[in-house]
Amino acid sequence: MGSYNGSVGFKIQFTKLFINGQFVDAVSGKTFETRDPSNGEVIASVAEGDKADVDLAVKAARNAFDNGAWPRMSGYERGRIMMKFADLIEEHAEELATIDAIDGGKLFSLCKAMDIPHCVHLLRYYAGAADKIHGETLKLSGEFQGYTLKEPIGVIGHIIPWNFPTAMFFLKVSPALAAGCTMIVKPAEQTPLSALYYAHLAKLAGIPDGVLNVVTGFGPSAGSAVCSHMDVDKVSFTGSTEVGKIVMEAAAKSNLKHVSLELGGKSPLIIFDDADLDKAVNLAHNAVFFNKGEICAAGSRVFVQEGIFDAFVEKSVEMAKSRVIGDPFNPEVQQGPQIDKKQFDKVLKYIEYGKNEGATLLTGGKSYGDKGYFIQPTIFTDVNEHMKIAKDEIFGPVLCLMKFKTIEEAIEKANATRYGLAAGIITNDLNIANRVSRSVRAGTIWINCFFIFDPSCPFGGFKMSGFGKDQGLDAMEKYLNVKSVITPIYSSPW
Ligand code: TXE
Repeated sequence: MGSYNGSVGFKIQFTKLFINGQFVDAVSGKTFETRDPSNGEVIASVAEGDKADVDLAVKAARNAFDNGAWPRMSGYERGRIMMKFADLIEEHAEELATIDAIDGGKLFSLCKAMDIPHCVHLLRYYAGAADKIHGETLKLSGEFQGYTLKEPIGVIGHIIPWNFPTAMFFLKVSPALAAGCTMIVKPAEQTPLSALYYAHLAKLAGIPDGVLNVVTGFGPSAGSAVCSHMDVDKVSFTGSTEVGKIVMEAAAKSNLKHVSLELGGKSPLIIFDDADLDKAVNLAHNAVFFNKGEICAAGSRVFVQEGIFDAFVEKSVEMAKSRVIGDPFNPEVQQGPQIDKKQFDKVLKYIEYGKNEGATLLTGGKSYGDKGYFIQPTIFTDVNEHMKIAKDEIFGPVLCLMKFKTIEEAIEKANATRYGLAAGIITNDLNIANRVSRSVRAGTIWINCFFIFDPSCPFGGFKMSGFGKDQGLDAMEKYLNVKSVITPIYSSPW
């Protein structure tokens, strides 16, 4: 049991690893501290799993897959249990949002109104899909017929980041559960707490022991052990591009396990002269400052057409200056702290790069307050595509505003990135919207909106933003193998 007694007087209940349906200490007995980024205080000590614990979790998941009920029961039954799981989460929404707000610096009210309902929706969407998994019937050449079976891949390792601890957990776990897989989740070391709570609710819902295991711990030890394990059949990873490469390498060097990667981004938002200025400024503001900029799809490169550029800049700066920063539990607050010291330092370092490389800092550029990891909403202009602030994923509240003249120039600049996760277009001209959406190389294009996520709509990148989709039926396919079965139509030739 943890002992956090912060301003909300909330008690952390689950701090141990969840293996084979039980909360257990790490084999080594080690723990690590998870901290509240609003003030740097320790929230709880959490079991530090490493290779030995991953081995135990994989053994449990392997046994649940090879001998257990979950992959063998009907999709309908799996769906019913997943529905129960979703109901339990809804019942505990307040506590769960509190955990992510303390552990991840996320705005409590937004987490309760958006993240938790989204995860409930994800579970229900895939619960409904679990009994609709089917193959094809085939007439082969010669006197043979065939059919395909879609079978769960097996034991999955989900490695998830800290920016959306709840959404990331269910983006991975829901389709894998529906497919009939068993799994180990390795949450980020910065935000281990809600995953353990979800493990508890999964058990209450009736998910059999061994199907869903949670091993908290660090990337290079616990995460790496998952990626190298010979008995893990697939790794589904969300995190940095750098670690994505390590994950693939480990998969290749061990058992050639399947890999899907949802990595970083540097998404363009292209705003044309005909846009409604106030709406466009508001959309661009939220596209980069939402969740303190800690979102892979953030619209961190905003290209504005020359006719409205100056007015856009002025209004954007005004809006950024009025953004309310502070305590994630205060309903007036729009922006909480960055997740930890490492990310805080990274963002401030990029702000320095921007200044040194000749970009003009229009507002922000500094930390905020005297405790915690808060950073002022920051806007640069006079940014060119060669600057580090325009090329690298900063993952913080930093907006780069750039001017363009023609549609061709906008497309070229939008595509001048190694990433391809998402893009936005703001225009009332359908021809422009159609042309740009087909020309920008990114996995999701938002037209006159941004950050619209739905369980039915596949999300995942192109280029160095990775491959393999989360959400939609495409995501469930990631957890299924196709098997071909062939028989003679009349009598066997043998
Ligand atoms: O990510 P890591 P970090 C980007 C963002 C951010 C940067 C660094 O730009 O500033 O990454 O963040 C686990 N083998 N994104 O350092 O290290 C780790 O424990 C196996 C974008 O936190 O990639 C955690 O669970 N696993 C992103 C997860 O990988 C390893 C969200 C992500 O951590 C591992 C987060 C290893 N060797 C950061 N090393 C997005 N796409 O949304 C670490 N991990």
